[in-house]
Amino acid sequence: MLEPFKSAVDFESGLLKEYDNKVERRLSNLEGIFNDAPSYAQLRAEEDGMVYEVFEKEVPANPGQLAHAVTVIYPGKVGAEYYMTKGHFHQKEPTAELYLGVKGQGGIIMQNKEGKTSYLEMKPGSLVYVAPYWAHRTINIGSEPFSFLAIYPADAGHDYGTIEKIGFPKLVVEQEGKPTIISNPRFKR
Ligand code: M6P
Ligand code: ZN
Repeated sequence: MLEPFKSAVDFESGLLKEYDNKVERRLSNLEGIFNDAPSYAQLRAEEDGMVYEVFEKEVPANPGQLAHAVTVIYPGKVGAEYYMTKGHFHQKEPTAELYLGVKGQGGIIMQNKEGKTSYLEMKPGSLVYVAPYWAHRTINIGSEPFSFLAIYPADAGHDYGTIEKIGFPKLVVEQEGKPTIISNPRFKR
């Protein structure tokens, strides 16, 4: 059985202090995720840059446990599309998730399997309730790193395969210097 423990989110740096694991996602880990394939190939050939990192506390993946992690998405774009996470449904679909904006400017795009989409912007202090059954992807729409805290049932699991297959119905791209939501021409219902 786990004993109570604590860590700390540093609101100055946007980082999780005393994390246990770090997951790195570079451009090469995000093949097929961005819409503009030629821009992706060119950028990746120049340098396999870091797109985001997830700093996790270690918690057993058992019912009743709460996984928690701080994700930092670096500023950048592939073509016009902002740097973003892979995005996922939960394997255990009736599980929700809470996101708290810590530093920087972001957005979260969500979809459910009935074809509904939701886009919400996040800044420090924003609290987003990702409802059960909704896939979620976060995006850095600013010019500094965007970091947020996520808390979710530790046994929820990540279903990446569905997103790899169908994508999200909307893309967040920069148009005239501003984040703009457009339809994803590659979305497969
Ligand atoms: C948040 C949580 C994690 C997730 C991470 C990165 O911290 O939702 O579960 O792993 O974001 O997102 P993804 O797994 O979609 O790359
Ligand atoms: Zn999740």
